[in-house]
Amino acid sequence: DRRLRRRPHVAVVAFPSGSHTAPLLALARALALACCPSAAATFSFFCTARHLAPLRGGCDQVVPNLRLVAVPEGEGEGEGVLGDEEEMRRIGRFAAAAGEVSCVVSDALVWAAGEAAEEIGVPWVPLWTAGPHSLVAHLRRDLLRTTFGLGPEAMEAHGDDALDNIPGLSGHHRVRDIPEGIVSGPPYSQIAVLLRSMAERLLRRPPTAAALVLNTFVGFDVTTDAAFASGFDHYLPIGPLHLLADPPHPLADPDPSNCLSWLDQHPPASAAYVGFGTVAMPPPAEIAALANGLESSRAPFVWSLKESAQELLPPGFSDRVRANGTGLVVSWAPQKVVLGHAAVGAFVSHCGWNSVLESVAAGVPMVCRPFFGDQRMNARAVESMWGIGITLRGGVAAEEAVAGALDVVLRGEEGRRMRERAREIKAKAEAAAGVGGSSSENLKKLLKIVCG
Ligand code: U2F
Repeated sequence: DRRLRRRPHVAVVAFPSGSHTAPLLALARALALACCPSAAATFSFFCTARHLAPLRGGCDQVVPNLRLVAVPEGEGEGEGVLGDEEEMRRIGRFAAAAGEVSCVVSDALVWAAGEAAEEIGVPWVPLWTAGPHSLVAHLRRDLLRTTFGLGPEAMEAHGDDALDNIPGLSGHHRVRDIPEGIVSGPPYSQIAVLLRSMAERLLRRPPTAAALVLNTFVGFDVTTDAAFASGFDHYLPIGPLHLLADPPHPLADPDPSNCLSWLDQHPPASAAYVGFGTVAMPPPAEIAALANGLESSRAPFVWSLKESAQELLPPGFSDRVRANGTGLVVSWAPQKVVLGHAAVGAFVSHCGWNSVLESVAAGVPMVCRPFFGDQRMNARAVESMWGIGITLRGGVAAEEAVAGALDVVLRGEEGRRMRERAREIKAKAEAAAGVGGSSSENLKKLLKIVCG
């Protein structure tokens, strides 16, 4: 057994896409720090060069037993194609071959890292970075298909059916919330195929994963907790990961556009923060409608909107709102810190899982405009299960829907209750990630598994 021979060397393998890398790096840092200063184990974080660049900056200095390793760009046809299976295999094998690896930790999407770990006879530990409900849906794909069918007809007939008969899910979710590629949407898209392969590997018996790690915390949803705990030998929720990673990454939160000092001028819980993550992009008409909705709501706002999309704003919008002090449009905001600013009282969000956790950790209610993947299930949980937000009426950003939702969340009685509930959940998240909390204890269990 390789693990008996030397000091443990853990290969941590990232999925090369936007915000997938940050939670995995936070996990690698937390694990490496937990073995520091004795450096009982070393950690190598593998990521394609392109996606590694934004993560560099002091990481190696702050955590001496963690090194960042660039995976060379491939030459195959799948190189650069998000989720190409051969590309995933190449990345997995590259990491597993990198010098006396004793354990492989990977983004669950890089399921091929599990295959590579099996080939060299070491344990594999996957981290699922998206919402827990969508993972249940991927694992129950066959049951969902046999129950509801596949394609537009299935959606037509069952879109509004509740998922309370699906183990691990509840009546808060409906068939139409399920990620594409399971009941609706193209079942053979690159990402749908990747998710199916991942689910098949996770469901194999005897298990191929030594543990299943999620960026969530015990009790956030007891139904998914129970499903994962009964389906896996070691279900380890260790989130919110951004609360665990300590000390903070030195370059994590630059504020080039001075969002924080702009927010300083506004009263507590009066402003909206608007951001749709790193992948989703609202259609042009919605960007304009959102701009008009923000203006007519008269709520102060900070809007993180990619430079290329800022051209789609109504003419003169950015300059006008900046000049009259009602709004700030920026191409990047230090989101976690912005959400933690006392002036922010609502988060208009696509409900990417990191955004949901960051909003929860800041105790800020959400206005949800989900787009794809896990986002619809996350939004339903925010609105229906946790009662800490509302989905835009009609599902898309129309002027009145935006202004109406902000009015509810920032000024209404229901908004006050949402804020109260959000603060209760914030306290639970902090307790979980704090000393002696369930996520911290699960991190210790994980450390034992990965270091042997
Ligand atoms: C994919 O999610 P996204 O990257 O689109 O969205 P999030 O999970 O919400 O993560 C965005 C991160 O980028 C940060 C923000 C989050 O940590 O704080 N950020 C910022 O700091 N400043 C900005 O101006 C803009 C963003 C996918 F689309 C989702 O469906 C998944 O749930 C998610 C996780 O797997 O990955």
